[in-house]
Amino acid sequence: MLCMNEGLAIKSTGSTIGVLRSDGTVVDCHIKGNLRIAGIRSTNPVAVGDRVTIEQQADGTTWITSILPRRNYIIRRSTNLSKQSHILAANIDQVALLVTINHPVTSTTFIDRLLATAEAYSVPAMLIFNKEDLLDATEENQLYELMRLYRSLGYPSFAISALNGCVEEIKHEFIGKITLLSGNSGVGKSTLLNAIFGKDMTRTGDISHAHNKGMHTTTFSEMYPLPEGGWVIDTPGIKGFGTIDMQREEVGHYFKEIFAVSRNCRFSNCIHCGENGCAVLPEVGKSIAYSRYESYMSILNDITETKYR
Ligand SMILES: Nc1nc2c(ncn2[C@@H]2O[C@H](COP(=O)(O)OP(=O)(O)OP(=O)(O)O)[C@@H](O)[C@H]2O)c(=O)[nH]1
Ligand SMILES: [Mg+2]
Ligand SMILES: [Zn+2]
Repeated sequence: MLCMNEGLAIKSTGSTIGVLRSDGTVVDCHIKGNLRIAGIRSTNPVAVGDRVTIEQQADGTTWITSILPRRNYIIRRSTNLSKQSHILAANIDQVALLVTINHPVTSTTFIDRLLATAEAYSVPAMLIFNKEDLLDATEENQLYELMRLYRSLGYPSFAISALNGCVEEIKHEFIGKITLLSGNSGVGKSTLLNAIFGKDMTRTGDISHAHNKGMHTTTFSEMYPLPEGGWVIDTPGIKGFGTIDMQREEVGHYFKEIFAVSRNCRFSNCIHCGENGCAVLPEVGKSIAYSRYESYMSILNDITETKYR
């Protein structure tokens, strides 16, 4: 339960935060300049899903004075190598990553970086492959291969066409939980949200056919309460997903299948890049998919590069 001066951050526009109070009203709040969470350098100190304390000033404005301890959060580097970070949401039960094989193309590196981050913060993740209606036969095969891969790793994976509104299965997954919807711009996050609620909760936009990319239609994060219980958080599409605060030796822990095999590496600090007695490398292309190892290497490379910048 929320106390009188507590609230839930449900909408983040950047400059102000919409805070839901215990009486059910939403008030636009400003953020104190010095509001910082120890150890986190982010462009948005308050994220959607945060529980906050608020204070009304004599001039009628309301300010967020503190952020209550977070159960978890999902954070990324704004671009792969930037030093700025961005918190996608806090206090969530699961992340639903919406991806498309085409229109636009979601890269497996992007998928795996987000999944690794979810592992690092112990947030369960699922994959929703959208726009199945647009796939040709080759793309359909790609879809099934990826679904097989991620299911074998324990990530629930679904194929849908959000546009046709048949999203009952997904809705079922969302009821009673706080779900962060994330993915590249134009994959259909807002379309899926509208389909789940059965009405237009938020704006959707076309993708640029010249560039085969979304046009960043959603510009703020907002959480929407499901009538059946739970919340869905729609977020602006993101381009890159840079990981944060991972040590080189740690990255392998967040790739389940790499971690499983790495117990047999000769050296406990092995980073699986050609060391003697490495058990991981011989498994690449066998129990470890090439694409997963590639994603793993891309994170390692980022860590090395940011370290020497
Ligand atoms: N053919 C087809 N088009 C879809 C489907 N889902 C969404 N779209 C279209 O894809 C475009 C982008 O959808 P949005 O829901 O705005 O995408 P978004 O992920 O919210 O994009 P951002 O807000 O920019 O991050 C729109 O033109 C949608 O109509 C689908 O299942 N099939
Ligand atoms: Mg959107
Ligand atoms: Zn190794």
